[in-house]
Amino acid sequence: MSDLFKTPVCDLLGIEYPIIQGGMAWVSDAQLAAAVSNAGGLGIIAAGHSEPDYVRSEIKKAKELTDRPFGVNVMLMSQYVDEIVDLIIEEDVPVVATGAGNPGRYMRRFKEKNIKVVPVVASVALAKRMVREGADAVIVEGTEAGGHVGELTTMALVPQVVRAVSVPVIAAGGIATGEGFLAALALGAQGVQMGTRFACTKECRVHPKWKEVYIKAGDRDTVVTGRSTGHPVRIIRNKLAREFQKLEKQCAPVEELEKLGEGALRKAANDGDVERGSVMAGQIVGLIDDEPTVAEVIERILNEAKEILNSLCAKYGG
Ligand code: TUI
Repeated sequence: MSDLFKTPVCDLLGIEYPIIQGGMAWVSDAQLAAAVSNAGGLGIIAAGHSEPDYVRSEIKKAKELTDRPFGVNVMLMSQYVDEIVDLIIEEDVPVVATGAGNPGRYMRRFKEKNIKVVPVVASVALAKRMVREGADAVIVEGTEAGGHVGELTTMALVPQVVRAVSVPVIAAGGIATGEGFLAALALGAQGVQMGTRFACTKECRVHPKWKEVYIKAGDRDTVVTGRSTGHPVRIIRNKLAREFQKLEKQCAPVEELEKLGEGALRKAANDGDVERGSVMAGQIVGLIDDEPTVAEVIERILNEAKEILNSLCAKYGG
């Protein structure tokens, strides 16, 4: 494949194509991350709420499955966050992404080890702060994304962050195809992060029923629950989502809502209970209609983007 879309962030992260796989709790394991890295992107293992021993063993597996760089996503709401940061440093993981919070207090230790730090941000203010504290790049995630989300759309947020910071911006939220990839570059991003697309690939070991839901879902099949608890999460509209919405409408106590959400992601991703579990998915799930290999996803995106670029140039260029 050509290096038409090679951007400086590729050199920063040691990858061929500026395509990063989202760190999805209960979904992004060593097998998926290694497949993405082997295909020329950056694979990411999700620490999520997992225990440190599991994360360490996935890091070791990834090192066996690929000799290319990969990352670990640290979910900052995890009760194990301190131990996970320690083991990432011990294991010399090349790239750290963070989500659902501010990783400022760990930044110095990562930087001392020359670990590249790429926080996921959902606002200009946090992006600026992360860059001040030493972030090597930022993943700017719009509310179209699956899982824990902010308020702003990718379309509105990415160019605002691009103008506000001096480090490479990676766009996330609503991207699964060549159209989205090229649009992200047009907005000033140097690359993309995709979760939903990579969750529905052959190498991803999420429960087959999860993938079935993705393939069937249409444009209006996701909802954001938990805005009232301060933990907004985009999931597929199912029995759990409806129950959540009902309780939120009744202004149910936060504890009751949190109890409903407890273990729900595992229930869906691991056990395949896609009605009572939390099937996190981005809005772009409506475009997912097959289960290709990771390499096919990357190849498709680059080919589509090239074709669109050529046709735009033919139509409007010169
Ligand atoms: O982190 C994500 N997405 C996630 S994490 C996750 S695990 C989970 N499991 C059960 C319940 C809830 C979560 C599932 N999906 N994306 C990155 C992301 N981070 N998007 C938005 C943010 C964000 C939001 C607010 C980052 C920082 C922030 O505020 C921090 C501050 O201090 O201002």
